[in-house]
Amino acid sequence: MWRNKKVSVIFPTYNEKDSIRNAIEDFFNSGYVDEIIVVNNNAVEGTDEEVKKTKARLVYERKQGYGYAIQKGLAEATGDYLIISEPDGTFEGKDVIKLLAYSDDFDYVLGTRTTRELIWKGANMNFFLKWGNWAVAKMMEFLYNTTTLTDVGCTMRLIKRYLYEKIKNHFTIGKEHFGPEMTILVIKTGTKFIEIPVNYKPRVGKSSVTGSMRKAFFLGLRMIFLILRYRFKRIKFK
Ligand SMILES: Nc1nc2c(ncn2[C@@H]2O[C@H](COP(=O)(O)OP(=O)(O)OP(=O)(O)O)[C@@H](O)[C@H]2O)c(=O)[nH]1
Ligand SMILES: [Mg+2]
Repeated sequence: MWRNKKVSVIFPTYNEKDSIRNAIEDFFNSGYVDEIIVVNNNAVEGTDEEVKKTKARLVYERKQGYGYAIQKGLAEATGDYLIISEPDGTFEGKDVIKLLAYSDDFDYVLGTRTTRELIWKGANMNFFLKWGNWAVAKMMEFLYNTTTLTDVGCTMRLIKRYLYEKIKNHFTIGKEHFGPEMTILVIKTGTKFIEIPVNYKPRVGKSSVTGSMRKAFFLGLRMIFLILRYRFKRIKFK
């Protein structure tokens, strides 16, 4: 609970069998999380068994993709504060508190993984990934004239329920570039938001996205096209 309101965490999972149980416990241990929704997105065998050892709620999304999985989790969550993260050991449960603290002033709080001091040794954030994320984020900051942005690929973020309800019918991306689409939709509503530094640790197990430089490069390109495409698009929110 935070300010007497319910806090939900959404964990999409694909290949996190060996870290998911710890991640769930770590996030509950923050002391503020009331519910954790795990979205099994055709995850590796044995994932469900690990989740069932915890208090997290398990739901399924068959459509393959990071975006589909997160959208399913958001739709299933019942909290007033919706926090998205990953159960691969890269994010820290205690950083939930940072997101919540800033949510007193902002309805959307985005994490950034490019703060030098918070990138742990061995984390998947090399020179290319760090400055690539930074450059695309800066492009977005400039084109949309927003608050300071230094990362386009951070899953960890908080959105308040009313704002999620406002933008949810406009989600179109089911794959890995869903993150920036969500942020752009928030920007288009005119809501003020903020980006804050979070810890970024080495992943447990193999990454399926930015572990490959080639994949990361093409993902970056798709993000750039998305940012350009949305720039002059008019969106009517209910
Ligand atoms: N790659 C991939 N990830 C998925 C899928 N569905 C859900 N996910 C989840 O999306 C999150 C991101 O995937 P990761 O493999 O951790 O990607 P990464 O290389 O760490 O990339 P970032 O964390 O975005 O830097 C994880 O929590 C996955 O479990 C899917 O279809 N493909
Ligand atoms: Mg990850």
